[in-house]
Amino acid sequence: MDINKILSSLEAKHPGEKEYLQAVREVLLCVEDVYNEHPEFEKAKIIERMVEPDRIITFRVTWVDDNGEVQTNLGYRVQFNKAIGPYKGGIRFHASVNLSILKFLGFEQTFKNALTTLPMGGAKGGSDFSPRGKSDAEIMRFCQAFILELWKNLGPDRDVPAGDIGVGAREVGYMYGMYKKLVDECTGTFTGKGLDFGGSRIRPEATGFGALYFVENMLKMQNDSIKGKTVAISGFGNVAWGAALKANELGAKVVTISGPDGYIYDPDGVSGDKIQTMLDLRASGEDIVEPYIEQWPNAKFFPGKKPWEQKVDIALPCATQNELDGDDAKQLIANGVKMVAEVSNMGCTPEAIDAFIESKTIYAPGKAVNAGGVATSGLEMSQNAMHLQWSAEEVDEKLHYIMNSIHDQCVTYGTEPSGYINYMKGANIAGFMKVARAMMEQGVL
Ligand code: 2IT
Repeated sequence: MDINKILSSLEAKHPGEKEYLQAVREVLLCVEDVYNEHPEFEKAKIIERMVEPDRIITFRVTWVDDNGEVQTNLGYRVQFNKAIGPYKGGIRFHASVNLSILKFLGFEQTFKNALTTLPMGGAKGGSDFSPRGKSDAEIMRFCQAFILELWKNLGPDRDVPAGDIGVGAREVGYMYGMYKKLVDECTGTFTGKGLDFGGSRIRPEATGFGALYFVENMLKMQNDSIKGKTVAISGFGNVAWGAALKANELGAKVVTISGPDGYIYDPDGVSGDKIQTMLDLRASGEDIVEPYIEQWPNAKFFPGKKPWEQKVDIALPCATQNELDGDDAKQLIANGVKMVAEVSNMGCTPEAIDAFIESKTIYAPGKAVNAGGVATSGLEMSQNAMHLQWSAEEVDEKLHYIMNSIHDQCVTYGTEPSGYINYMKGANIAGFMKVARAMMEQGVL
């Protein structure tokens, strides 16, 4: 395989899609050696087929705001790969959403879902609609208009969306409600639904909980434990919340959270009622963390800054792609960080990852660390198919098992002769091999 040739042809075909090209480059660099050991993959043009989505659906979403004004947004669903199972992946509502971002997310999702051990293909969708400052009625009308276009491409064994940035239980509820009205069937085609109508217990916490189970495994490999460790978290959404909750429960001390306006450093730890403060800040719809210090005056707000300048044992990016860059990585390394686990999708830039790996800092990528979210979505699909609801203990036990298994796969494929575990390589090779085998066995499609 000539990676540079494949990448330059992709660049020519999809100019300017920088996040998508970044995600593809990372995977190809990691799988190059194993790919070359399998001439049958090259003959079947597995890479060329895998890097292009099966299909992209784009549509216009028109809705009426509270002032009676007509608004138009763009809507997308990137159905990336269904070699392993139905298309599965979240929906993102954020002003920054574009095709490059959704293609990178759909591509990543394909390998992540492969790692979960569950039969799910990869997809992602969303809109450039910004929920910031919108009323509940506006959110509902937007969600309904979005589904009015997308519903015909969805189904429990076809494509099952869920939440992502800007899409939580409220938005999933409105979208699923409209979907059900249109198809007149109660096949739980969305995950992340409310508990009273087919949702799974632990799904809201699952991404953060799963990430911490993964981090526990990473520490265990170093004969270490999470007890007493200081943790920097970025973001203050659903994922950051779940991660903070579990980190506290396991005996770590979370010292930061962040928003688009800057970050909070809380020397006493973001714990107890402060975790509820995070949810309240999120629910306010303002997308800022500064008001935290009004309630907890011991904490400090750093406007326009990122939490990576603080000295901590563990860094957990939980906000969005490329939120931790090369300079941030150097700062963390200089401050003696022990471990960096991406909870956001592609949270670290390639320069940051290079810095971690060069300095043998333990780093794990989002597609392994945050897979507990979609894995629990897979468990929600199982419960829906069986028309029953499992207890929290049952779901948590399965989530634990899945995260351990993802960690094992990373160790198997990512341990270098020196003993250093390259989790990025491990996750990419393990995910790639499963998708590649599934594609090979099902013929040229
Ligand atoms: O990035 C992700 O894995 C998600 N946003 C969750 C996707 C899902 O289908 O639960």
